[in-house]
Amino acid sequence: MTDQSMRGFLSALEQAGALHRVTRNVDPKFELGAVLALKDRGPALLFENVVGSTMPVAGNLLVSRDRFALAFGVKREDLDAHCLKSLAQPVKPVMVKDAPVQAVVRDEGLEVGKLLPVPHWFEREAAPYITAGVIIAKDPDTGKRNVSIARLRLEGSNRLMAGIAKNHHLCVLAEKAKARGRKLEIAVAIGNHPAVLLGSQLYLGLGDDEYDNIGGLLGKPLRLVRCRTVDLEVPADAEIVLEGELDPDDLVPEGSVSEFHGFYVDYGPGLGVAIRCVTHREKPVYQAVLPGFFAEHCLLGGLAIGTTLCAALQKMIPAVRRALITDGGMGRLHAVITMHQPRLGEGKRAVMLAMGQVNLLKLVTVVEDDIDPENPR
Ligand SMILES: Cc1cc2nc3c(=O)[nH]c(=O)nc-3n(C[C@H](O)[C@H](O)[C@H](O)COP(=O)(O)O)c2cc1C
Ligand SMILES: [Mn+2]
Repeated sequence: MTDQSMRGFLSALEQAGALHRVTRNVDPKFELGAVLALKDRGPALLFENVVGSTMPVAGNLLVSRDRFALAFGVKREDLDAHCLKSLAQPVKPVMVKDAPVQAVVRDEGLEVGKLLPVPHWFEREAAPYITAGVIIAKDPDTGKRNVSIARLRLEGSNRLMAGIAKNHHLCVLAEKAKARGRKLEIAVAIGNHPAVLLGSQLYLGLGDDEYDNIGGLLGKPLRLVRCRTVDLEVPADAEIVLEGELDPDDLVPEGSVSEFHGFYVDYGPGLGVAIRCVTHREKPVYQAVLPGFFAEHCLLGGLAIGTTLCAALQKMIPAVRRALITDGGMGRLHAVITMHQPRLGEGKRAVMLAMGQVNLLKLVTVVEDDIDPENPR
């Protein structure tokens, strides 16, 4: 197990020979994304010289199940069980006072695009997107916390646009704020330990605090610190935090955006965000997840969906052993469920339950547990 920081994980990757440092100049406009795409499933990449910025960019960190196993200090074959344990045995976070992520505080003349080397990914996208920003918000009705990722597009100066799917908790919180005629305070943590990224992807109930399951993944409490300008708590060991508010009445047209299936989608307008304060570590490292049909984007979702799906199925059908969301199904659409000596009809029940549990699923295959679900052949 590495510590709770992304840089700790980068060191572990380097020791394992799984990190490559790119020293030549790389342009965050199209070039950086192109290199990540060409080297998809290769070593993690640390771009040390990004054109127009002094901040390095890390990418392709979590492109395989081995990388997650390394991050959690478990054997690859124990990864699924470890992830399931994070649901069964959540661990509450702890508050700390001195946080590396607040070493530097900036709250004047903020220009997010000047501060951070945000890549412009694809030519039909209008502007650069922050893709590994873990967004923290609280339910305006209950005060319960939510932790999830949504794309954030640079809109100039301190403004961003958030693209949030209608069924996601963060969208529900934004709608609750709108009903009260209020804005929604948010914090965006960038440069996170794999546990934070994976935990943000778990399919939980509204009101369930993803930080508890992140603690479950870490096997210890996640260290949190209070934000400077909003009533929220963020991972103390993150690289960068943006604090601000999301305005549910500020509709910003989006246009094309690349999705996990590798196509452009136009979802209509997103929501405007104003950033009021940026805090970061000394010498912060920016994290970017290449969005689209690429290993990291697919696996982050796929591993989390498989975990929640397996837990839900096992409650109903004890014969279920594993639920794997496949690469071919883009980490979203196809599941393989393995079962040990299922009773008559239980295979069909597993399919129906899986379809009901995960709205994205389109194809479910059920096999006996002497079949390796990770082997497509
Ligand atoms: C790299 C990456 C990018 C993502 N981008 C978005 C996005 O732009 N919009 C969105 O609604 N969800 C996005 N997601 C998926 C959500 O973070 C995920 O479904 C999460 O579980 C939603 O949590 P919530 O319901 O608690 O808000 C992304 C996931 C990953 C791994
Ligand atoms: Mn949630």
